[in-house]
Amino acid sequence: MLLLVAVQYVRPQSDSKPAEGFDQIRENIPKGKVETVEYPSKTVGADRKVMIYTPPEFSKDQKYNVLYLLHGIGGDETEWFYHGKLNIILDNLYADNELAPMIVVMPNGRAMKDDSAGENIFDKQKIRAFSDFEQDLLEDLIPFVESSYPVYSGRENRALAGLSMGGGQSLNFGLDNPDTFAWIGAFSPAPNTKPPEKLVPRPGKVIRKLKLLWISCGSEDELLYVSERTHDYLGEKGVPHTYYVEPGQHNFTVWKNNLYQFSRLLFQ
Ligand code: FER
Repeated sequence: MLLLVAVQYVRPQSDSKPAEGFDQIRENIPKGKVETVEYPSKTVGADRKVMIYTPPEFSKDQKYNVLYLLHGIGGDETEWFYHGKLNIILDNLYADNELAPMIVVMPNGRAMKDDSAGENIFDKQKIRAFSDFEQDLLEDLIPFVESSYPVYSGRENRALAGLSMGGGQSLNFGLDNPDTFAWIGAFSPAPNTKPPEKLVPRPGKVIRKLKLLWISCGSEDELLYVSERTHDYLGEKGVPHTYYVEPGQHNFTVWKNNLYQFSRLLFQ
């Protein structure tokens, strides 16, 4: 007779704190580079800006994993750089030997010609462009990155993560495309996140494929319910994931720590 054993899939780690000075520039360590480049998008019918972080001592003779990292409802391709201190946090982690070699690709997550946040960030067309971005990402951006940078192109070498609207996009697109992304991270995912039954209609299709499914949120965030309902459903369906709730609100104090914690797990 087959004996079913209850498995503890969820690993809450709500007590982890970032190291002192994790988001402060450290002198005398090798630094990565951040550049803005443009890629041709057939989806939008325009060249689109994307920020790309290449790690310290980046070399074309080596191959890298790729993290696609998405912004929130009021942001654009510069948000993780200006507000998230992405390059500082990752430079410091590289100096401490805590990261696998990866480049970080930070696109504009609104797939439309005028992709600025605009005056009304909740404008229907702008919100719609966040979901249209799935096609731009899969058909335009990823092929551009993989033909322009020395990167691995297997599913286990691609991660998709983001904050708030970008967290919703990461869950929606990542779980819809398990053959493309093996690593998924959602930081304070917004209400654009599909309802759980639509997000993971066939749990068996993702259970064995995911290397990491990470959902995190501040305990005081009004959008915590989105993370909670997703976490509850994944738990019921036995989908392995990490659920990380820390004291905090809907802001970069939480998201910088999320990046710090999540990035160390990638491609390991
Ligand atoms: C909403 C509340 C917040 C929503 C989106 C957000 C689409 C996004 C917040 C962010 O990205 O910071 O009702 O609906």
